[in-house]
Amino acid sequence: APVAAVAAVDLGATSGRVMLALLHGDPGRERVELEEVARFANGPVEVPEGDGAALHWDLLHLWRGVLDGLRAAGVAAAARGLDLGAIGIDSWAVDYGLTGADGALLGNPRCYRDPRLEGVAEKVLDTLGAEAHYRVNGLQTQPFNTEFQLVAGAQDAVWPLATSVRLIPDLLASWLTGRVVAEVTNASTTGLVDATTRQWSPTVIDGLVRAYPALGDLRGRLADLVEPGDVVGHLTGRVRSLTGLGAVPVVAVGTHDTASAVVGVPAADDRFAYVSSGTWSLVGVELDAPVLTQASREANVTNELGVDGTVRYLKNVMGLWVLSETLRTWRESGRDVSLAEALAAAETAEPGRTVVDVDGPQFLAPGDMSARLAEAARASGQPVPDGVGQVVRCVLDSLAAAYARAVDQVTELSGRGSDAVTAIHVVGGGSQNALLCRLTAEATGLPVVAGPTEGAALGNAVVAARGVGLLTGTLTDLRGVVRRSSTLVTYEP
Ligand code: LRH
Repeated sequence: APVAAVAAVDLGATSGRVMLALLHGDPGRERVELEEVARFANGPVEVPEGDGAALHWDLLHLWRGVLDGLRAAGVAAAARGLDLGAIGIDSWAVDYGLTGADGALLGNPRCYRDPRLEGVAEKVLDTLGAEAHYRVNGLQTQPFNTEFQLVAGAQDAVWPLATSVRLIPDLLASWLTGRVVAEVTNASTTGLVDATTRQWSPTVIDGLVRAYPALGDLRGRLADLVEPGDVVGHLTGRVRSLTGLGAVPVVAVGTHDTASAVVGVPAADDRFAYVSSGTWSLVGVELDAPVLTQASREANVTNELGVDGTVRYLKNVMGLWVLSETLRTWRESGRDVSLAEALAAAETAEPGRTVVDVDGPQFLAPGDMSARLAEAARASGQPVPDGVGQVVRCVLDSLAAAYARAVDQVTELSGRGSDAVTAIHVVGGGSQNALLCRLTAEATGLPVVAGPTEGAALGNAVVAARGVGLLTGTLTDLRGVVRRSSTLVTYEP
């Protein structure tokens, strides 16, 4: 029988879920059993704005999903005679809500795929100096890094009214507990954190405000940083009555979903690369210190901060988004192809017929992916994929090729030597995609260990549990718990 329970809230760009994590076993032999108690859809919502359209997140829908899920987690724990020992929340990175002096939310958060971000990053980096900037924050250039969103948003009518900028998990945690913090793994995706000191960077923040005075007192709008494992606070009285729970502590986990997913890598030693495979594929290694060289910047490798003082040295690969958008646009045009059908067709399609750069900026915005793939094929003088099998195969072959490139780049740029990586761990929903795992093993020449599927939720749960003393030990010990909790499949190259 389980000896303790925690709730892990994991919000992705296409769905959110609340997991009850039941802790089993004697000290040193613990394992976690996950039970999904709630799942709800998520996705950007297009809203008319000026002559165009803006993409927003439906935050209240997510909030309702979190409250209902926490209530369900409490009920499921009680059925085992347990109280929830902790709550952890993680979500996709970079996006934020603004609140005003009275604490009220000022509008729906923007989605990182919002079209107004086009061209902003380049302007900002030209002004600040891309090289010096990277030497401090070590962050990849993506159009949606929080700092660029803030520069664009400083023109909005609500900005002068905003007194607090909160990334999504911090915002939800503040509503649950009444306490506002900024958890550092997610904060490291804002661009405003010094990757070496793990503190807000006065150099970056002051430089931005000098260049864009409309940002005003930006530092004053950011909460103090906390590390994963710190207790944010306890459920407020109102939330207790909304959820039927007691004064459960909310623990700052790796609130960036990718940080939690990397904790959820079931590796026994440090000789691994990982692919956190969901909407995005985050491909990288774990390091003790950031790599801030010019070569690293030019390769657009990021130094995002991890749990227990680690650095997630990785590349963003466009990921299964390209496939899910392909299926969505087909569905909307009356051609309903299930994921299983799509993968079966890709399985028998000609291998390597068309391999495109799926990281091209044209794949970022929602829309007709098969048209964009055709365009990329034509532009690179390759055959245009035709039919479900060829289109899906093109996506998967292209993803596997991008993974192999990224693994090579991060290993080389981290200076760890060519034998530093002996296996690739694929965690997240994409670990169930057997064809993609096999293609990845072939493209990298390395064994691929697939699983757990719920890597982020597991990584979230073990850090939350350790934060309140239900587990102890190092990151390697936590990964042992993950390993004992997972069914893994190995694909040999
Ligand atoms: C994956 C993820 C990724 C970020 C992106 C915005 O869900 O958090 O690590 O780059 O979303």
